[in-house]
Amino acid sequence: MKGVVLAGGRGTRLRPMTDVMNKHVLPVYDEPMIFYPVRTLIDNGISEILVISTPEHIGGYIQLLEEEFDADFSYKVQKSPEGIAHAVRLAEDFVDDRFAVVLGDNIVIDDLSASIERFEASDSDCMIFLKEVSDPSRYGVAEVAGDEVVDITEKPAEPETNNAVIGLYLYTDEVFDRIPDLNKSDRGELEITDLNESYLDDGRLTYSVLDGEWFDVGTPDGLLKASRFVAEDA
Ligand code: TTP
Repeated sequence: MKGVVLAGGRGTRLRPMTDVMNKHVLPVYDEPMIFYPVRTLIDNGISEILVISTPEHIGGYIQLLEEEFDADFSYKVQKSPEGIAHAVRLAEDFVDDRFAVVLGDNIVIDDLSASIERFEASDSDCMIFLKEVSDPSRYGVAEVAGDEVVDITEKPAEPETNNAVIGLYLYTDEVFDRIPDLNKSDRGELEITDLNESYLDDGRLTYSVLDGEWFDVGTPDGLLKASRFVAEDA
């Protein structure tokens, strides 16, 4: 299985740092943020990795990652931040079959091998990962019944569940037939939630519950929490 790390975007919630640098070089304790999603893939046996970032910042990632990791990296530019699903589409030439997508600002520390095996053996076209959180209204949340996801709601005011949909997704290459059918949201982006909902509507979505650690480090609070965790764990 190949992997894709998305490291574009605007990073508005981490301004003013992101006015002059890309979010994914900001430190989580003593390492740049992007090392974590890359490590999530490598630690789970995925060593062919496509990194997608902005025209201004992609060069820095080549330097950083080639020096740090012994993996087979490819790079692609997303010319403008038109959404996570828009960025996934840029992986079309890189992907051959099933692949993983991890958001560059998500830290996932877990053994994913059982979930990956389950996805590879299944006839589902998309697997999302859920993590129980105390503040679900900040995230997309999924309602499940047995083995099935029955609903996904983006940032619900009154969440039905505590299951946040985290920034890690497994797809088949069929995803490239779906993305062109998405419409841009009110904020002008092709939304990953709309993409995943299309699988839900078609009965092609499966899920896995994350046992390990998860941090969304796209905000100052998330960054601080993750940095503390890493520092204490070191
Ligand atoms: P978001 O946190 O949804 O967006 P953002 O990074 O622009 O930040 P903010 O909301 O604070 O303005 O993005 C989640 C991840 O997806 C992040 O690691 C960057 C990546 N991403 C892309 O690669 N391309 C995109 O067009 C967008 C919107 C995000």
